[in-house]
Amino acid sequence: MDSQVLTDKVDTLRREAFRIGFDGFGVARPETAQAGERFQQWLDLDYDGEMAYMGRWNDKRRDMSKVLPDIQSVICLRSNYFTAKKDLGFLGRKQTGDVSLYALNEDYHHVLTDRLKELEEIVKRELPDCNSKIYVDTGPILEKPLAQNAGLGWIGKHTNLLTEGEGSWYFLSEILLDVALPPSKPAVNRCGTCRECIDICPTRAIVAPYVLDSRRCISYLTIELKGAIPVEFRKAIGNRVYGCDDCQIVCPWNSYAVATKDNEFYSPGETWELVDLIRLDEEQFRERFRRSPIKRLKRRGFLRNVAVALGNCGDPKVAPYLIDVLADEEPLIRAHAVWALGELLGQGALDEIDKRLADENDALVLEEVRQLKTRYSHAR
Ligand code: B12
Ligand code: SF4
Repeated sequence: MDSQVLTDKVDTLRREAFRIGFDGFGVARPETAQAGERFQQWLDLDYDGEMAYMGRWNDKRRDMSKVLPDIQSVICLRSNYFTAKKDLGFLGRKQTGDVSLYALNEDYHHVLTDRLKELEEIVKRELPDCNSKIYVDTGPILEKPLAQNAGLGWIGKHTNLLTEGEGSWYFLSEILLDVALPPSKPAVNRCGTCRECIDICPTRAIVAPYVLDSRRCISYLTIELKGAIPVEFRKAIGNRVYGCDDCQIVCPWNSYAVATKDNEFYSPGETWELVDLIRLDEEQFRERFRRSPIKRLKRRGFLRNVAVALGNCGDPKVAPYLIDVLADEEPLIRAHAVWALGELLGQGALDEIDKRLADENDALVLEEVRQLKTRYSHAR
């Protein structure tokens, strides 16, 4: 096809993408060599923590023809999930859990996969015989550098993609193609001398501009990490029970964000009282988070986070809820409840813990008890 025809095809696909519900569209060449180098350095520094899947597909991230043979273009798409103005006021509402803006309603993987499939059908109609692949988040590709090259925004110092006029509250997704479409103009970085995101991070996870150590990031600690949360970060987590938005909240460019029209991402008005969340049984958890990304965390991971948040709420009156949790069948939850009780009751927690956990034999829980006792130099 000649270049004018391809340019017209891109215009058609852009129009269709907006009709389907995407709010940003661009085309990138599948070149990720420089980003791939940085990615390798990031892995070498162990900044991926326990996300084993990051290293497993390393070769694909660096060479996209291993994902789609003879790949020529990547259609990059943006989907705004900005539903409500958010400030750091949530930190003062200590009895209420904070959930990242992106996770307040439908799981975006489902919502966007349906839209991508619809757009992919149109791509196949416009470009017969082409081969394609769709991705949203879970694929072995470097979504942010690709989107930057497609002109959708620049990678900020907090490492998220952001855009003048829209900020950073949006998801990325892609259609990979073996047809050479005319590429868009890459976005220009406008962070300048600002470093608000670096300075606000409660756990100092942005270890240098544009470099995030996942092992310190509250998003990783509360979503990706499957086991115990390292003690050194528990206080800093505060009342964040799923992900963290702080680096985006303080970004000056997010003051220009415009609310999304996507109903799927609006909160159905749920309350996030910690004392309610800590009492969710398996069935209630499954029912409440049936369509939410929180489901992926499973009850054990979510209640682990809620226990930490209760430990940080500063009100000893919530202790009975944590004492009840010492009888939970999940050791990860019991272990974090031990820590939380120590935070709320100090040495006073020990008698109750001794009584309730007299028959405890799980190593993780016993280690939490040992640490608490060491802290208060109290012999069993
Ligand atoms: C692994 C992962 C995480 C990890 C690691 C985050 C990270 N920064 O990489 C954790 C669990 C911590 C995480 C957290 C979040 N994530 Co996440 N995550 C991913 C995932 C699956 C891979 C990202 C990746 O490849 N990281 C590897 C490292 C090497 O990449 P990097 O930090 O981006 O580093 C690049 C640049 O910083 C740059 N760089 C490095 N040095 C330098 C120096 C200079 C001078 C320059 C200019 C550039 C530069 O080069 C590096 C390589 O490209 C992507 C989906 C995907 N497939 O891409 C979603 C994704 C990045 N996540 C997303 C979201 C929404 C989040 C959260 C906001 C969720 C939340 N509220 O809790 C937080 C944000 C935390 C943060 N500040 O990054 C969105 C981001 C959308 C956007 N607007 O950018 C994505 C794209 C998912 C999606 N499809 O929408 N995430
Ligand atoms: S807070 Fe400042 S440094 Fe961080 S991403 Fe936004 S503009 Fe860039």
